Amino acid sequence: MANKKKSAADTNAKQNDLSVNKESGINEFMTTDQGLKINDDQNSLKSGERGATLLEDFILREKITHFDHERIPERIVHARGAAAHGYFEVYEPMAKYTKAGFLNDPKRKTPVFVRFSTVAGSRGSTDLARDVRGFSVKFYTEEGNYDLVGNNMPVFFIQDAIKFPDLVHAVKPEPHNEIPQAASAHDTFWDFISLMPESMHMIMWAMSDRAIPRSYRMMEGFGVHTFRLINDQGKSVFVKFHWKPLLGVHSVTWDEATIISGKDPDFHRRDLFDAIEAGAFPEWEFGIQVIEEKDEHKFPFDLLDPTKLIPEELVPVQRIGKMVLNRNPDNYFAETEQVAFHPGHLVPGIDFSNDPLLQGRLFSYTDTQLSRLGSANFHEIPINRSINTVHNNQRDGHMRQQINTDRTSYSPNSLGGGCPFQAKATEGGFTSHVERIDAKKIRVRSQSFFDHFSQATLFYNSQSEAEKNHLTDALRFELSKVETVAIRVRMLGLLSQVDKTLAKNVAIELGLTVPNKPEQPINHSIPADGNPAKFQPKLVDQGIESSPALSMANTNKDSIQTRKIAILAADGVNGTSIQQIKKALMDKGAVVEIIAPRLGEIKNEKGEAIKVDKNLRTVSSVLYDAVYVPGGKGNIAALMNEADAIHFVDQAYKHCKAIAVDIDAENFIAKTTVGQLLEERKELPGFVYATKNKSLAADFIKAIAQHRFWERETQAKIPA
Ligand code: HDE
Repeated sequence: MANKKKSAADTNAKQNDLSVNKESGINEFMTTDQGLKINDDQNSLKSGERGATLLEDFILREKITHFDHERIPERIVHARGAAAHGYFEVYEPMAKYTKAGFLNDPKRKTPVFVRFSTVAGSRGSTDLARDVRGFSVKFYTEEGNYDLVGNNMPVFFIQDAIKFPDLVHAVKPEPHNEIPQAASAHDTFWDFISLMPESMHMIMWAMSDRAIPRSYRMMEGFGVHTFRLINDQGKSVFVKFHWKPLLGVHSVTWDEATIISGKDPDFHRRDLFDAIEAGAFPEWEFGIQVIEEKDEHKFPFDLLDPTKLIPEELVPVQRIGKMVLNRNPDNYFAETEQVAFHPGHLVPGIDFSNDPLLQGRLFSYTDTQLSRLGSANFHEIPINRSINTVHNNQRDGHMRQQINTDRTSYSPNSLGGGCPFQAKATEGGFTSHVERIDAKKIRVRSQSFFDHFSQATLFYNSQSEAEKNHLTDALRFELSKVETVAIRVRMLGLLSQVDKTLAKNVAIELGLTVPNKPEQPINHSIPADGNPAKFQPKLVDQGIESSPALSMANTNKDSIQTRKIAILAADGVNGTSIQQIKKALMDKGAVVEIIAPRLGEIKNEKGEAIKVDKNLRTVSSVLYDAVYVPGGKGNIAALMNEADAIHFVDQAYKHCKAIAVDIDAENFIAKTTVGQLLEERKELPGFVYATKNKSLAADFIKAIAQHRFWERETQAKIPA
């Protein structure tokens, strides 16, 4: 009873851990939604044993009605996601730049809820689509909720919010047949892109391996737009936000991605969940690039243009804090599905810039929650509540939870003593940054936004050879799926303005030649009364030829933490060989699984039992980062007859993964295509063979940390 008397304020105060709304049912009677204990949940109420069901069965009707209404509309974009709880800590007070409380007190652990997502696919689509990933962070700060709703790529396809519905309509499955799901490789997407030169920088990112991450835990995050930080003197600086994963930035190959989509479409979701369950908490450092107001115009691009990044070599990223994800949601729907992010959820010390894409987003996110979550009270859903108590004169509406006990719900009032009060800035009241605006009301794109190619070229030039090859292959794949030849030709025209060789290499596989005179400007993308002369792209020297920070080849490769290693084994396996490697890998934080042709147990050479983690039939090399083949006569004889085991090793090799083989596994390796190549070349990159006097553990660990041996793709290719 005491519980029932809890005031709304108490309820609000406890909401961060969501505990007031938790229910487990363990050791409890089953009840109806009205709390009535249920006696029979197996049979509906009937007129006689074999008679018709009675309308009066309110228990049946309640259950079915609730079921009928279980789904809510999925997000228009970013429908498929996975999320986790955690915390954020700042390293040093950032008072020089911002008065935001959570960026000033190193002792404060600010709770966060982070949702990663793909953009184009439906809620049930594969995690491994070629796509941008959403990276949304809700900080439950003591000053109110702050949402940083970013992506894993630092730029965007379009410069103005008014083009967003067009972009999304183009990339979504085509309207006549709802094909293809979660894929950009189709005519409508490339039709739109081929008419939107401003998208070319983002296209370079989206066709790069950044669009097929190895894990959500191994992605960078970006706020994309330029924002402002404001200090307690009211001084503003411009800022770009970054998340840097401590495990480095890694990806899979496209061939692998397509196979994972079948073998385990929940690959990223599972990876995040499993890592957190295992206590391997994902971590990111929070970075800022700060630009003084006086320097707003000193760059060769406009800070307000969301198709541009600020190269880290021009403005270094200062790492100012760390985020750790340490708790999985209890319930997917309640938390991951119902969380409502909004770039307009701000706290004092942070403010917007006039980026026209950001400005449009500020309208969209509340609007979309109204149709998705169905009520203006979506902030009362536990995952969306602020840890601050909420006091205002907003009242009523669908599904209102709060029971306001005041007589007044208006301001000013005297009957309620003038409450709730407004807060002065010194008391934490939010004030918008004072910005001078003296301008004509005008519907126009700034001329400072018209360099559509220089940064696309900068990105391309900054990639390693392997990354360039992957990007080229991605464009070949996507454009080969486009049926309308004119679209392919237009795309070649645009690509040739990024890099001539890139365009040529793509053209070869399309059976086309690069047009001499790319269509420019493209008439469909200018206003009806626009003067084409004003829409000519302008190339501006970026002052930098290449930016090493843009290449994943330069990411950290010093750890095998949480990497998944497969050990292929069967009866008669050399137990010592397994034990030694397993221990060495697990000591470094890797996850090791023993894979055998059956579940249960296998026996080692001495007849001792070894527990099997996965049945060979249910897994595939694409679900692992590396593979080890232990010795043992019986083991090798058995594996030699296992086509799946042979394919496992060949495929791991094809996808450029580290492979280690025990000294007496020779006969098995000879059966693989890798073995044949090895015989020719004697040595293969990332392939570690044990020798009589040397354990291979150290070399294997070093090889896994390298992530992939891309040189195999050009120098030592095999079919698999
Ligand atoms: Fe979003 N975006 N967006 N977006 N966005 C949504 O809001 C929108 C953009 C991003 O995990 C929607 O709650 C417009 C850029 C993420 O719940 C919607 C424009 C960036 C998520 C919406 C953009 C993003 C969304 C759909 C152009 C990177 C998932 C459901 C002006 C900085 C949030 C929802 C989550 C979700 C609108 C462009 C990131 C429709 C109008 C740029 C990570 O409101």
